[in-house]
Amino acid sequence: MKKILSVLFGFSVAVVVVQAQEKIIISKGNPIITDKFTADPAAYVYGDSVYLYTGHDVSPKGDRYEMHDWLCYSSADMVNWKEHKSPLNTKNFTWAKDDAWASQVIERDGKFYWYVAISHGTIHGKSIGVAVADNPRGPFKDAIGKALITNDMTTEVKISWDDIDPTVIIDDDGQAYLFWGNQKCYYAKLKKNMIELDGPIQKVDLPEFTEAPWIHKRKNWYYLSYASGFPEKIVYAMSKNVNGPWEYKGILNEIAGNSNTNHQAIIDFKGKSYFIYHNGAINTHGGSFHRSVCIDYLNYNSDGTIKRIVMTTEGVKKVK
Ligand code: FUB
Repeated sequence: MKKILSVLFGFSVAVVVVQAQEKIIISKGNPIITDKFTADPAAYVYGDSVYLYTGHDVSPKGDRYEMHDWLCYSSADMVNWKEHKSPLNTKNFTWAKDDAWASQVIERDGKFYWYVAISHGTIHGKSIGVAVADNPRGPFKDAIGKALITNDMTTEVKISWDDIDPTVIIDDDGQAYLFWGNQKCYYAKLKKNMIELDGPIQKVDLPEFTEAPWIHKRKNWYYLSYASGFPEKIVYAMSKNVNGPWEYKGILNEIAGNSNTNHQAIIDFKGKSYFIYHNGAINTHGGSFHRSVCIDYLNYNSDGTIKRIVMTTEGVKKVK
């Protein structure tokens, strides 16, 4: 049908069809999305908009992680959101089994790279894959046809889920780094093509590291925030160098309502800083396996440290 319409009326019809796949969401506070359970937010600012990528909890009873695809939303003002057609599914990785766990998207040279945690089909344990697209809404496709990181590449901790929760940064000199982990935080350089490691896997020593690292840079400081303990709080460390040493700075966000996990993303957008996370407080049936993405403000002190996040039900206001 789409093809016939495109032939008859040209490109503009395809645009209408694409738009028809978008759903408009006007957020009324936290959680920002209420028709689906969304988890593990990652956000990326591109052009005039912020793109929000989330996991998608679908466990019928809410008693375990069941996640098969990732979701994509965009907003130009942090209140009015568009839900785009899901641009990535675990089935897009033919070598993988299932489990669309935490992820992050970053752009380089006009291509968008989506790093995901996913269960490997033949190598025991979780792994990290990469998908690529020409625009932030996708569709994304497997960028390498195999995992970038597998459980057998990291032997520091004897669990099968230590290779999860990728976060990525491109430093000012163009060098990209991938951080990830559970119980141990790992990192490695990425080649300019963003789909190969460029050196050995290294470890970051962080107190009480559970999972969910998020790396970001502001002014001359690097920030490594992460989930600590269980149930999880989000804490953070700072450094003047992406390779450390990292100085632990304490709690950033307390245990989130009704959820063991809290998974954060941190961005600057149109002059304000935001802390994007999930809790289990959605009405109804919210919980640790029925999570929902929330957004609150993040504020820095003049010395670069971050003020404690205040989780609210009101959420954030429209920004121009
Ligand atoms: O959503 C599955 C896992 O729960 C994520 O990978 C972790 O960060 C935690 O949020």
